[in-house]
Amino acid sequence: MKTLFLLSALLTVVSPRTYRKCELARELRGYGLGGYHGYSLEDWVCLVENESSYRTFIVNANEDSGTIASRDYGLFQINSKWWCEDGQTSNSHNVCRIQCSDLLDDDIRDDAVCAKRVVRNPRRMKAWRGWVRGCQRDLRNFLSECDL
Ligand SMILES: [Ca+2]
Repeated sequence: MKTLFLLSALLTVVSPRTYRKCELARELRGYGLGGYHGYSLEDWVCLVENESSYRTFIVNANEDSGTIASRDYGLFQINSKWWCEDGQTSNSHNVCRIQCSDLLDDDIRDDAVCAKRVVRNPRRMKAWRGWVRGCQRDLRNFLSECDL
């Protein structure tokens, strides 16, 4: 019984999810991202597509001269040096006051709140390489297949 409880607790902690594009658009709109800080809902969904391919469970390491300097977490690939705390990044600022592991689960409300904080910085959406590379274009039809 105890083992079973532990197992279910573990499964609750890590519940990864892959979003569908229009489903994500609807959810992010609900969190007020559409038009937030001058960026359209299309920008936000395009950003997620290019950063994580809609997967909440992605972690990528940023290497600096052969050692891991920081990691990027989750749907928005939020960085552990500045925004979240993962216990293995030195001098993390943890501006969002959040555990990086909370950016890997299937509840993306806190991820959206932190992403809003990131875009309020001077670099705005240019903080995300995926957005710079893939989304600085005409996105008017990016969500046209979605019934929003
Ligand atoms: Ca989360």
